[in-house]
Amino acid sequence: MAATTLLSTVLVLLVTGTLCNRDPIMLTVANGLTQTRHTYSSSVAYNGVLLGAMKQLRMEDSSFNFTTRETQDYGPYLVSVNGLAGSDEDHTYWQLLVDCVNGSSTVAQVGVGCYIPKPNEHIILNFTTY
Ligand code: B12
Repeated sequence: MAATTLLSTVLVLLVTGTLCNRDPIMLTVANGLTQTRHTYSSSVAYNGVLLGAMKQLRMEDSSFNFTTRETQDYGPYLVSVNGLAGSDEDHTYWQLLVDCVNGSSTVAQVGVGCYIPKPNEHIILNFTTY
């Protein structure tokens, strides 16, 4: 009887532990115009989107914040990070990059509301011009 109770307790802990697990990711906020950067650690839910990892980081670290603007076709557009906003007038924006193992980076083909980071992936929010 005691063994059964112990076994079910262990099973419950294992299942809830697995279900609640978040995967670690790294998030760098870079300013390609001034060459400054700061790297944060965050986490993403299983198959969760980057926006979730950014919201998680914002909850855990008050030095990180961002704003988005909802669009009809592509979901949230990343407008500002840590108080710095892109501007149509200056032709600046926050570019979403994914760091590759060989030191190069690729431009994500979807926005923050659709991109699904892989565990331990390094994402770069890069302020730049277009
Ligand atoms: C021009 C353009 C841009 C310009 C927009 C600025 C400007 N004032 O022109 C810039 C260079 C800033 C840009 C950025 C990005 N873009 Co763009 N962009 C386009 C493009 C070539 C044309 C859009 C357009 O002018 N439509 C015509 C106007 C009249 O319609 P509109 O609805 O007003 O257009 C606005 C939106 O499209 C918005 N916008 C542009 N890109 C994106 C991306 C996302 C995720 C969102 C939410 C909104 C958005 O800006 C436009 C101007 O205000 C489209 C491809 C296409 N041929 O449609 C890709 C496209 C919309 N972009 C795309 C992507 C992925 C991005 C980026 C995420 C790239 C990156 N990795 O950084 C970033 C956005 C990052 C962020 N901050 O959230 C994808 C979206 C796919 C998806 N399902 O998410 C598209 C479809 C290209 C593709 N890869 O297939 N983009």
